[in-house]
Amino acid sequence: MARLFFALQIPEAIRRSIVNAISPHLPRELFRMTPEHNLHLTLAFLGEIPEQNVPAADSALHGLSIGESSGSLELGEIGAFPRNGDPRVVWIGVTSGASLVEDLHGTIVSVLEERGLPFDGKPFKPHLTVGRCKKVRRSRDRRRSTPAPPPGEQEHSPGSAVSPAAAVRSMQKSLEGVRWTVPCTEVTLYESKLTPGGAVHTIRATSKT
Ligand code: 2AM
Repeated sequence: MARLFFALQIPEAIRRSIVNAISPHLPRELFRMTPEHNLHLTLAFLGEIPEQNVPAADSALHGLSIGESSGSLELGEIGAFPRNGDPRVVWIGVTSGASLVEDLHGTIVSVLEERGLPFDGKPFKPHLTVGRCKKVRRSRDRRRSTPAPPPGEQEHSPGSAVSPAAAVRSMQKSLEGVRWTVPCTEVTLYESKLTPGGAVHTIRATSKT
């Protein structure tokens, strides 16, 4: 099986700039930062597919005709999933050019459907994941004596002075108005390997739009 997804690559200099901007604001006791080499903007997630279908995914990439969706995007504005409640994923949004990636997503989905390749059909929300909230284990004693916190103010690591929700709000404020321009001129097919140290994404092939 191979775990595959289509994404926009983020140029190295932009990835470095994003990491430099985000890093001071993402408390490590609360969040795992996305490693710099893994930063990308997902266009369609195929998930685990049998090896015999991998050539069809490669050929879907090369069958894309997406010249109209070429241009550049502006990334910015910190957000979190879920939008209300305890944040699990922290991301940078698309502040300009979202229609380009939405069109690209639509084109890729059509090609995948034509070729009978399954993909994650959840509504597409363009974003670039920069961090994930660490799971916090409550001790049994605390669980018994402490009432559940309100949504968005979940319990946090004992070593942290802030909750994940408060950390996200603070990041939103600190990085307000910060923008990154990225080219939207090619689509990349990534393979993702899940390792004990986290996911490692490698480039399988890239297609010019
Ligand atoms: P995320 O970073 O926002 O979680 C590889 O896992 C990439 O595919 C990630 O960018 C991930 O998005 C994205 N993706 C989209 N749908 C997914 C799914 N159902 N399971 C895992 N990853 C998914």
